[in-house]
Amino acid sequence: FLSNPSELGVTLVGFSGGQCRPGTDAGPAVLTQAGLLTQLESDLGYTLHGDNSVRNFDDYQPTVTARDGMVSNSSPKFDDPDVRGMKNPRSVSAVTEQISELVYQQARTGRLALTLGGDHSIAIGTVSGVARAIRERFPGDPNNEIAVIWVDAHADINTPETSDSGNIHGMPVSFLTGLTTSTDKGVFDWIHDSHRITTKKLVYIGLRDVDAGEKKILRDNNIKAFSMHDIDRHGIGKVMDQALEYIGSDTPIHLSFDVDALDPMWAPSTGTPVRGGLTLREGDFICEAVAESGQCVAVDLVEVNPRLVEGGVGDTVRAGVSLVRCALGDTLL
Ligand code: NNH
Ligand code: MN
Ligand code: MN
Ligand code: MN
Repeated sequence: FLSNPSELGVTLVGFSGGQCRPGTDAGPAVLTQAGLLTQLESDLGYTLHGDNSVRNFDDYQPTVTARDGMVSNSSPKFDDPDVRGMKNPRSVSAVTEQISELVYQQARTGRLALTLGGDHSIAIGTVSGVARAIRERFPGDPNNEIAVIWVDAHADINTPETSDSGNIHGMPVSFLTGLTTSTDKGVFDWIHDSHRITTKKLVYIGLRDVDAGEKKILRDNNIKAFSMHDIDRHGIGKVMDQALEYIGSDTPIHLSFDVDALDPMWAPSTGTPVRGGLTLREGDFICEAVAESGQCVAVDLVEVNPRLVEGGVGDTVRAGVSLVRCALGDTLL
């Protein structure tokens, strides 16, 4: 599905406005400082494209209601009152619209699109950009709708109405699947059908903290999900076989990996750690299996927050570097 399998379109998204804890905006910086991008070039042989400096999207002004004055959200530079209970709705909308375009520009040339976040709200941008690019590259092909493998402790499929927190990083999948639509000006009204994905090709892995409203959405829409329980029962090898078989070998895959899918033992520096998660090897295995499928067109790694842990971000960064290397085809032998 890639015309240039060794060409990587990189987007570094420093952004924290999809949730309330400052620090995820520094995720891409700590990952790149650890040498991730140079390793992808020198060890894995990729040619890197895109603006390889981290863009601070927390400073990105929404066009709609930019005004002076402080408000109590994580983007205090402008006034961005709640809409349908969503926090920072205009800034998250404006940032994800921009990311969607940047990632689209990478993916449309047939490059593998790698995005380092940033909180998980940025996937509204990455997945929509890739979905649009793949539709455009394979017009009329029944398999031009991408599959998404969402690896996460959380389902991130709240609608604004089911969300308890109002944090948009808990909602990206509902926007991407069209379960949530919006016609409010400047609040995700940029999302059109060409950006959307089907719930039929969505697969979750690693779930263990799913809100009641989300469980109902997963059930009502018959969405494929492998929880930690399924991984305990069948092992990660069988789960990946089933996940890839469900998607089918003729469909391009976007892997969106929230580092909080890993157990906090391996990735403590993240905003909402949940115990009982994946080991680092299980996380790496998921990435290896996706890479091995030959179907991978895009990879996100999100929710690394260097500000949160006393002992430092080292463990989480090492885990993040390992996951991305595996997803991009690194092998043990
Ligand atoms: N489900 C909760 C919410 O919607 C938590 C989401 N937090 C995440 N998601 N870290 O990956 O607010
Ligand atoms: Mn997430
Ligand atoms: Mn999560
Ligand atoms: Mn909750």
